[in-house]
Amino acid sequence: MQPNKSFQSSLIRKKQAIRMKKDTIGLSKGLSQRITFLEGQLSQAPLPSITSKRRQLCSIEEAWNLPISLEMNSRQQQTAQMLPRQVTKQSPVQGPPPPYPHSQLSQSPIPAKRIKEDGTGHQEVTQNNSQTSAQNLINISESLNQRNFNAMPESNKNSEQSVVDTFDEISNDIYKQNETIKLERLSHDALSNNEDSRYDYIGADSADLSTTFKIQMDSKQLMAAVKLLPIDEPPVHCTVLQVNAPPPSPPDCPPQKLTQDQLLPPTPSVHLENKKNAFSPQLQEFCLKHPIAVVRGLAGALKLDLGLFSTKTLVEANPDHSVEVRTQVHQSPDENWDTSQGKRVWACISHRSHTTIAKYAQYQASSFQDSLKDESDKGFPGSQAMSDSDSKDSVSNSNIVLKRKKHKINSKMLRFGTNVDLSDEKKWKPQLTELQKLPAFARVISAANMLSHVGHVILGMNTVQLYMKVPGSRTPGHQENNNFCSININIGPGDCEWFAVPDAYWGGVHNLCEKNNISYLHGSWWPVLEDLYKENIPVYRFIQKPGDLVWVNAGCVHWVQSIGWCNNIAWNVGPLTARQYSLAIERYEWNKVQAFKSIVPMVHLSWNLARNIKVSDTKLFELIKMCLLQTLKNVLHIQEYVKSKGVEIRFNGRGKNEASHYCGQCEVEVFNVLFIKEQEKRHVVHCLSCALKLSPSLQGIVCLEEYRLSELQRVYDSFTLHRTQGLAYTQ
Ligand SMILES: O=C(O)CCC(=O)C(=O)O
Ligand SMILES: [Fe+2]
Ligand SMILES: [Zn+2]
Repeated sequence: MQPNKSFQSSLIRKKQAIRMKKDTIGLSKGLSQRITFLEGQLSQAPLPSITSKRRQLCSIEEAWNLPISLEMNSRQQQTAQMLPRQVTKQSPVQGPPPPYPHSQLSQSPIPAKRIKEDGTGHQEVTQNNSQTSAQNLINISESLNQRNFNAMPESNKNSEQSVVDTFDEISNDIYKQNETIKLERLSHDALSNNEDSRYDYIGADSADLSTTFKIQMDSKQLMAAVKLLPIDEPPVHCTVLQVNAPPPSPPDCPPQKLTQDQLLPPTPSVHLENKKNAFSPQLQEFCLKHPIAVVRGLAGALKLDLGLFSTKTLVEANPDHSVEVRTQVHQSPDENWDTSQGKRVWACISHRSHTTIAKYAQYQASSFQDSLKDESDKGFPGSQAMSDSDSKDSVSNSNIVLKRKKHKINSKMLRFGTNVDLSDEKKWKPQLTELQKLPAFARVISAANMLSHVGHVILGMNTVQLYMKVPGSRTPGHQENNNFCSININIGPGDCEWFAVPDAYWGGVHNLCEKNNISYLHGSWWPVLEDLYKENIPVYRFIQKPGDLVWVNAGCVHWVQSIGWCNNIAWNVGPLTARQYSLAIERYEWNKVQAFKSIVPMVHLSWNLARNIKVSDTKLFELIKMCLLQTLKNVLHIQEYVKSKGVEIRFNGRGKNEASHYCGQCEVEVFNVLFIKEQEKRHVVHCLSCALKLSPSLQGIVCLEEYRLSELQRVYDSFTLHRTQGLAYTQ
């Protein structure tokens, strides 16, 4: 357990707190059983086969507007029945968010980290969303038709074509360059018959060798090139960024000096009049091109029944459902004081406990009544309704500290009900069904949402979370897990106030946290606005009224407080854009540097994306292909190394919708080659690096393989840039 687990950590971990019940294992029960079985009988055991047929895929543009198939999530079934399919097109606009300079995709370093887990276990995720399957893709493809393309504005067709042209030029250039590289000595034909050839190059400059890895290689060339890599040292460092990319680091803020007005930019907002507005492609484009946007009147335009998320309805539906509570000092609206020091600070202290929806409802209601009676100076309003506090403080001894402070300065305390998990489709059916009225880009589940391709639940990210608030409830500053986008709807009746900094400035916010001795990722902080302005960091500030949707774009730093009594619902989405993918991958790498767990298993996700979608955006294609290249290279290299140690690799396969695996030691995602060690009667997944620390010879470690090499090769080779002329796809 981390003694000083912060609110932010828990907030983002939220999602995990419940889903990672399992302990430190990282292995599902099913997998443990299979390992036991394998250990005893492997030699005779028939191996499961994962043969899959080639499938017909739809393009991203098509996918945007389609519900995910039935296999993917049963909820989607209802969507498909209820909603007409919209003919829209993904916005190609992903440029700099005006008016601030925005680092270009390829240059923008960084993401930040993510929470360290409480030392408790590893993913054991309820797998409601099923992994996409060949059949569901066929469903999607079958539901497409040429009318989609015909309905597209001429300008869109043209821009699509220009992307293809550009790729032609680029790829020709790359192939020309390849001719000058040392590919001759790596050619498959030259090497595949010569097992010993690897040794010819062991002494070669590894930087030279690494330049030979290009996304234009096919899997055979890749395998041949891997055989040239040295295996005297274990291949423990794998990046999914560019070959030889340096580890990411927080970026400098854009240098352009901002005026007073630019430091307080107007928030991009749009008012929806009707359903047609809500489903227009322009709305999605608008959201995608700004760091943050508020979509006003969304609930009204779509006739969403927000009453389904009112405290009254929630209590009637599931009174005993768990609510995490954060006890916080009530602060004046935009300030954060350490009253004991008499100054404004960044640290945002809170004490964590748990209660139920019914009890929080009682507190929320009595807090409201208290305010009517103007009894606001009584300390903990309604606190008698909130009894079952636990001892998991966000800051060591914060409970005591808070009590002492309260006594000394008579601070008012409040309780914020956070991270209420609404993932259970049986418990929350009417609520989840209602959200299917949203346009595809904002839906919890959609074929065009990367998080729907993870294939398993990530609580609070690809499922809905609820927040229950009294005035002053604060969600401290953060970026979303792996820089995914976030959707938040205020249910009301009160308002919320939002603060946000464009993602290009996150390095500046990071540095200010460090300056204030608070960890950007682990810590819990509420920025002092003057400090931001002094550093030339702009801040959006706006009110979210009931029925307003807030779109938080990838990487946008934000913090939120309630002004009145209200509930909010929120989840994450991942638009299939190069910008989203790039920011997610960069954060994934930064998380590794910071030894932070990436809640989104980006490698597992990337292989699923390659299986499930056709990509026509050159940049996105190259980024995903690079991830496949780097991970396939790493898998092959690890396998060569393991075999050289005389360790057998056993094929284990994967259970349907099995969650991705994380190292039980260092929490890095472990893809395809799992090193299993029995620890305290549990089978714990390790990465190669941690396995070697436990056992340098790998003795006592079982090495399991999740996918056949032929399957990975097939996926890698079939993942090509999709040319969209006429959206011609075969049935
Ligand atoms: O409503 C809240 O307080 C949580 C806001 C937030 O961080 C989000 O929706 O991403
Ligand atoms: Fe957030
Ligand atoms: Zn590890």
